[in-house]
Amino acid sequence: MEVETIQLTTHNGVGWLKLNRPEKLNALNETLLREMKTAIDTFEQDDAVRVIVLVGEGRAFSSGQDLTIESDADYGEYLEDVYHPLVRALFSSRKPLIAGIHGVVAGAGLSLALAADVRIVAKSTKFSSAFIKIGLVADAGGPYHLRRLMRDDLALDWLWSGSTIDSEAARSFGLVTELVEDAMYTERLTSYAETLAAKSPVAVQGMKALMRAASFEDGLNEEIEWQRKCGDTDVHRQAMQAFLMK
Ligand code: LHQ
Repeated sequence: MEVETIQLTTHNGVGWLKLNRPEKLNALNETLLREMKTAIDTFEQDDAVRVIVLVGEGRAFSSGQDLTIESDADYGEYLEDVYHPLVRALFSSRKPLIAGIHGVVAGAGLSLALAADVRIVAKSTKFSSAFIKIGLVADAGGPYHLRRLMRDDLALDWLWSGSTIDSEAARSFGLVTELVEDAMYTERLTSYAETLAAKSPVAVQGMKALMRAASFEDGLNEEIEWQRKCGDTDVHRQAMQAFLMK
């Protein structure tokens, strides 16, 4: 796939999607958002990719929407046409989605990071809710994910303030899966992703699907199917055999 604003690589079962506009702190323009959507679809279809990682090139994950967008644009239409296809693709991805976050993450960049299943975060990262500072609501699915991850009152308080918080505060909010010393960040992110990619893809994807079950009864029904599929994998059979041979 020809790309201009992102970089795509696949290694050891991990599909890396790197936002690549470092001179603008990976501000999200239309090209980048559309390229990301196509890349997620491509990774989703590619059996060599078992885990997807989103990261940013340069000194930030992302500074959010590129603010050189025309200010008289219809933002509603822009969201519907450009952001929502991507946000839906992230949300409905069957594969584990990891956000590797460093530097700064702001606005809609934060929303994309919150759509991931887990967030591995470098200690010096700053989280900026940004939107209110320019008189906008949080968008790109951000409010949905904040509500899923943290207390409503704290989320609103943060969004209303527009403040920038450090990684410890973000962790206390529930937005950080693992906080890593800056010097260890890339190594840890890689080992986290590659370790997950080496596990049974059926069990890994099943676990994610079951965490999304709409109700208790749906969960029970879905686990029947998933455990049946898992029970029929070589990885499971070999592990059982190894246990019994001990
Ligand atoms: C940027 C950006 C940027 C363009 C840094 N755009 N160039 C909104 C509208 C419409 C529809 C959809 O949804 C949205 C939702 C949103 O995302 S709203 C929130 C948008 N983001 C922001 O308001 C954050 C704006 N950026 C900043 O506040 C700062 O750049 C931060 C705090 C992220 C980093 O500050 P510094 O470390 O001091 O870096 P810097 O400001 O010097 O930025 C470096 C360069 O990147 C600079 O360009 P230049 O050519 O002067 O070197 C900035 O202009 C550019 N840049 N963010 N969002």
